[in-house]
Amino acid sequence: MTACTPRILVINGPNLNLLGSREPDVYGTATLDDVVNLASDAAHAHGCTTTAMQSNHEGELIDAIHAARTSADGIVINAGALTHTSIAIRDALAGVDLPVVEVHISNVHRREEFRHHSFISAVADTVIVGAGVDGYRLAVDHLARQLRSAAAQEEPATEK
Ligand code: CA2
Repeated sequence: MTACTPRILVINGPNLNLLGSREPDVYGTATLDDVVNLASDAAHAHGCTTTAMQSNHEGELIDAIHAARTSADGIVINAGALTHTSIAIRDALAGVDLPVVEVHISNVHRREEFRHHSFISAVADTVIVGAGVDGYRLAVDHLARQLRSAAAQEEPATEK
């Protein structure tokens, strides 16, 4: 057994609190609560935990990323439209030295040109786009496997 449980912070940015209420053709019908629950279930399947936060404010997202330095072992982030504009969020993620998985519900590359560039992708370890809200499950599953395997390698060898 590992000494402690890997902790995953799931961050959602602007307007993602509206999931399930509008634009079902683009974002599906699942709500943000559904996303939080599916991420939590995926983490628990690996013996990991999740904490979820959503904010419509860039500074609050940055504060949450900074706080993750001491409260989380990895980050799953859908920064919403700030993905395409925020160097500040990119710098925050680069500064915390945690594994990062970037998620987008829609296939941003099949949409308007302004959604094609992400400031986050260059500092993310993994990027998942266009899998719908299932992308969060894939992201947590991937990150949890990585964190569990890193924790196992750090464990001292057991006596036989
Ligand atoms: O596909 C994604 O996950 C996005 O990050 C979602 C952002 C968008 O700006 C990015 O380009 C791609 C927008 C989130 C808005 O979500 C809504 C959900 C339902 C109704 C209205 C907005």
